[in-house]
Amino acid sequence: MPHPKTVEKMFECAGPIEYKLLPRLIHVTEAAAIAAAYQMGRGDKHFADQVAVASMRRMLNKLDMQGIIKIGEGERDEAPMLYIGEEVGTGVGDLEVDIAVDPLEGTNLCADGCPGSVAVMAMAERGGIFHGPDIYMDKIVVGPDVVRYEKEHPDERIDLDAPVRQNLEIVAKALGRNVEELVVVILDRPRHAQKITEIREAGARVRLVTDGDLMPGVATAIRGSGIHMVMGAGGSGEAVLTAAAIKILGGKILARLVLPSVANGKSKEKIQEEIEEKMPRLEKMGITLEKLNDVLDTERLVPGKDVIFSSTAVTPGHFLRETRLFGGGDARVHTISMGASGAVRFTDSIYIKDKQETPLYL
Ligand code: VTB
Ligand code: MG
Ligand code: MG
Repeated sequence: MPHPKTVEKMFECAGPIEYKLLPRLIHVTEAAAIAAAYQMGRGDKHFADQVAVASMRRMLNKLDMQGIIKIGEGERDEAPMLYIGEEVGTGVGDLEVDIAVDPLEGTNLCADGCPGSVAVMAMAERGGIFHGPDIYMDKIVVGPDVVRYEKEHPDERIDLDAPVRQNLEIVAKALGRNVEELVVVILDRPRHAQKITEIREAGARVRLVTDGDLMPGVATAIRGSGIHMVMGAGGSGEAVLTAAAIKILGGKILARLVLPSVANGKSKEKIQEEIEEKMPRLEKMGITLEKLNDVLDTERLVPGKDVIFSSTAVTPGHFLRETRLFGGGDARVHTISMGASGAVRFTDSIYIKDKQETPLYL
């Protein structure tokens, strides 16, 4: 028998961050997406990013919380706003919040007017989001069916170091499919050439994306999205944001920090340069060269309990409609937002000032 008070129960079990900030978080990603949408297709990815960052920051600073950016636009010296460690919010109230942001994920996609760019953000209680550097993470992302399958078959688990074929076979079994019926999303980069070949040789189908492997990661936890797995090395911030959504949706991510120079096969000198440049900062975060190789699972990336996530599409998404601009600043935006209670919302928000000028339509 379904519980007749499902919504009431969920309302009760939402933590203070979900209860107080999730409705606001939707506005934060919506505002950033609208700002970016005005720059869509103009060919200037830096400016598109800049307006999204500024808008997201203004919105965040209106929220009653003591927020800290845990993973964001980069280090303080290179990112003037929403850098790792920046404090945001009014400081009013007792909500201490860790934040992961990517105000415009897929800047190239937005600048080129191509599908896949979003404004995205996650929050959790203090200590609830991985505090890490802005480098790469190699990763595997799968949905809740795989987690259930692993529980039923404890010796068959997704493993970041296992052969690609082995992981694909587990995902296929978990989904009741053949490997040939799987779709794996991976960034189209020379660093993934070997992996792409291995996925294809195992028989699975590959969907290459020029940018933006965050939302495909979320899509692995949504049946009907047509995406079953995400693999490959991308931004560490993007991986943490994926982890926040995937944790709420019951899926799983395995990740490992990797220096871009290593992932992209640069020369020994270049690698050494990057080690010298970045390791002191990483060590301050408790990440030594050996620890760099640790496998980070969903819990390590997002240990928080009161986790919330919101993502608004700028250009058409894998399962979201693009931001549409009407006359005079009016806009319509499509967002997926969710909280640890299990409340997931797809919101189609319409902001119109002059109802006679811009009547509502379905
Ligand atoms: C990754 C990916 C992102 O940038 O961070 C990628 O997760 C960075 O990789 O979705 P490169 O340095 O090879 O471009 C995105 O594609 C866009 O932020
Ligand atoms: Mg960004
Ligand atoms: Mg990004």
